[in-house]
Amino acid sequence: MKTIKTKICELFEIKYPILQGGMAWVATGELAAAVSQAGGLGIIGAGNAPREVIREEIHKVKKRTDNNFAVNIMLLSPFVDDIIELVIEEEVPVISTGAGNPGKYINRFKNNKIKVVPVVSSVALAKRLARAGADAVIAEGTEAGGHIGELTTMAMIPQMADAINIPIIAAGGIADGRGIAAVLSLGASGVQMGTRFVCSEESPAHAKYKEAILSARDRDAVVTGKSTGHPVRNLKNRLTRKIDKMEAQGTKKEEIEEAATGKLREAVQNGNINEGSLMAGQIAGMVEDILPVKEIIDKVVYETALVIEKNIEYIKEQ
Ligand code: TUI
Repeated sequence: MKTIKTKICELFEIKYPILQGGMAWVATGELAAAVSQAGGLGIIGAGNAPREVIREEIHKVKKRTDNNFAVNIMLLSPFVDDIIELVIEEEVPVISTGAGNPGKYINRFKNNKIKVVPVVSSVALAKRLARAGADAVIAEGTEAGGHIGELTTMAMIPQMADAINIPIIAAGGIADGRGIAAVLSLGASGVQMGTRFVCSEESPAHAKYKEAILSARDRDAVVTGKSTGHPVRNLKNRLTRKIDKMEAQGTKKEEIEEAATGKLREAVQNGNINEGSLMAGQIAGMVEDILPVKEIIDKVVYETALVIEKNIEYIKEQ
């Protein structure tokens, strides 16, 4: 059986160097447990949820698997301090962070034997966090869904690999073995996939959300919110057109942010694909089936091994 192994397999004590994005509302205990059980690193997305809601998700994972898992702490959340206390109390083995600089929290995690893996979108922040003691970084390119930076995965990974000595996990624009082989070639030691796992059987996203990704084409995942300083990539729909219009008219930042508030939940839980926020990455156009998590992981691992052996035709024949 063909497989792949990198230094992050040892770091996180996982079988395959594959992480599942800590997507708010989607990355529940069920999804994270399925990914960890299949040999990857499942990540619970704390999003803006309060402590006790996330405690339940952690317990779901612990009940379903003995394998390592992580919690993603979204640094814009009003509950950041509570979630930090929670992950320490629950002895969560790994945390990732998003949407901000976690520098001031790193020592606290390390003192509690928690591995820290910040999501970054620039070399400068990666260098700072490597110096501050991060165990690895997730370098997320602008191809990703949700809140994003400016650099592409393709341009960022090799520049970061030249600048830091801790492992880099690539995210943004990766959904199959070709993408994994590509970023390993660029200097990454693993990948994080989000959109691909939204379209898994274990993902709690509404069936209509999943269908919207399955029907998406290459240019459908567009960016809104550039003018507010919080650019977000979503599938084009009535909401993105409304926000585009507000931005073109110079509407106040607060009003634009208000128009987006609660819209991710509206799409994920209620299946409102017109007025909801359908966060998804640029590879949405490539996701064509809903599969069990284990099949996704086994498939991309096998593809990666074959691509690395230069047997690219295998994938084309599928
Ligand atoms: O965090 C994400 N993706 C997200 S968070 C989210 S919830 C949200 N919704 C609407 C607006 C804002 C947030 C939806 N998707 N990905 C990880 C990520 N982190 N991408 C980029 C960054 C990032 C940005 C700035 C990391 C650090 C950073 O630092 C700024 C600084 O202080 O230096």
